Amino acid sequence: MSARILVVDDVPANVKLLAAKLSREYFDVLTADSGPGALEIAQREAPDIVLLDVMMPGMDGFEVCRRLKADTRTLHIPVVMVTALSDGSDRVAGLEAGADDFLTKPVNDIALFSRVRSLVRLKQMMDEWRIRERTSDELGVVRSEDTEFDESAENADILVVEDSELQRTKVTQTLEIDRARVTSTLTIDDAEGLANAQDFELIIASLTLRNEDGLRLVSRLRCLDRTRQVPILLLAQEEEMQRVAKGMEIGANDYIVKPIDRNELKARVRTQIRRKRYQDRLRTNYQRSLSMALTDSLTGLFNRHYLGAHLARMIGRIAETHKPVVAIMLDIDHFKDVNDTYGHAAGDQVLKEVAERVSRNLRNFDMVARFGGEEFIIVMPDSTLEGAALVAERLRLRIAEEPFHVDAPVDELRITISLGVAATDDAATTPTVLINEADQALYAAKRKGRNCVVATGMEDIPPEILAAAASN
Ligand code: GH3
Ligand code: MG
Ligand code: MG
Repeated sequence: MSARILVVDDVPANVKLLAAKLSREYFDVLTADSGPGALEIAQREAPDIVLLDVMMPGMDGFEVCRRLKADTRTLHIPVVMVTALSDGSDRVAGLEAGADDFLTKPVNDIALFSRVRSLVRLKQMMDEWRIRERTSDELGVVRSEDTEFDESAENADILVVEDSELQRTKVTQTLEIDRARVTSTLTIDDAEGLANAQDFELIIASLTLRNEDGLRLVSRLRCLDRTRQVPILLLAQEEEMQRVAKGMEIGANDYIVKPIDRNELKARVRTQIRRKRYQDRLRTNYQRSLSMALTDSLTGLFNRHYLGAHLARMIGRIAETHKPVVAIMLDIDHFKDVNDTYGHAAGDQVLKEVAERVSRNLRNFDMVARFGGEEFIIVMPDSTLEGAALVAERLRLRIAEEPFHVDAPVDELRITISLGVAATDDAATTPTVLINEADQALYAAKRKGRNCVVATGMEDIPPEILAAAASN
């Protein structure tokens, strides 16, 4: 995992030392010796991480951090404060100023690499989400300008795994400041069971359990679907740094060294909760925008855009399956009259109801899309022309036999549809050709008098198919 890291310190020896350590681990290193210099390089070079000295003449590290986080070009770059002060309040001030993490001088190698790697991973993931969000923006879907810092860190659901009562109490009391709902447990098995049954926003796990290895919990949580994305904060002893590094490598997000500083714990928990909530929101927005881009908002069916891609994939598969793919195109008869007589809103209700009845009468792997105004297309893989004609006839009956209910003064609104069926067993057929054939069959059905099915390559729908459709 390579990344570009900007090291900022006013003392040349400090810059050299950190740069050498990072280069040895194959990180790409940029350097700056002042706050303004750091800001300029950060804007120009867009590094993946900034390691920022706190004490600098002129503009100090806190100020640089604040400016980086206030600029939309650099807002997303993680900042690690490097402080000589062992004063806890200073470190916490850094986190509250928007820093993503901090390290104390002299910088411990294991701490340096595990923090840097974890932030690089985070940055890569966030970059990916932001690219996707930009895509949904281009698709014309709402996009929020909020950042991680706009998320609340309160009322979080947190699981604490710690068998020392003293530590557990201390952690729980600290979490109560932000009104967290805390569940605590003593063993890895219980923790795994709980985390797999309920959504937690953070799991705090001790590495110093008496009879168990906390790292095992980390690896198990990273294998379960439900907990894969839940942040994990490790509680460790100073002399366990090797195991901490291992834990970060296998997926823990952060750690804190005992004796636990309450302010530090509070700040680290807040960061993890905010990040989690922000990522969840990006994910939800993305899924919503995806579904908006691929589906029709009135009926909830797939749209024409998705239909094209899906049909191409289905036809492509004929080379392996050697089974025909069928397209059924259907169109509501005299639909314009429905609008003209009962209004557009009633027309919309009819469209929805048609979509529902059609969907309900298909197999799971058949796909139905709204092709245009009152035209729908059904794609059936692994089917035959006869089988599809039967389905089409059944759909015709399901629409025609039951009246529709709309919010208009009408007792019985009867609706009918006409359907055209076309099939191909040639993997070289294009979606457009198949759709055109179905469209021509549909046109023939309209000419024939509507409320009927026409299939390409069939003179008339055979009576046994009509009988079979009517009997189920
Ligand atoms: P035919 O039997 O030949 O298909 O006649 P038709 O009246 O159904 O066909 P035509 O193409 O003349 O009219 C289709 C109508 O569908 C016209 C249009 O206003 C209406 N329409 C298209 N999209 C929507 C929609 O989203 N909602 C409503 N309410 N009406 C729509
Ligand atoms: Mg019509
Ligand atoms: Mg039409």
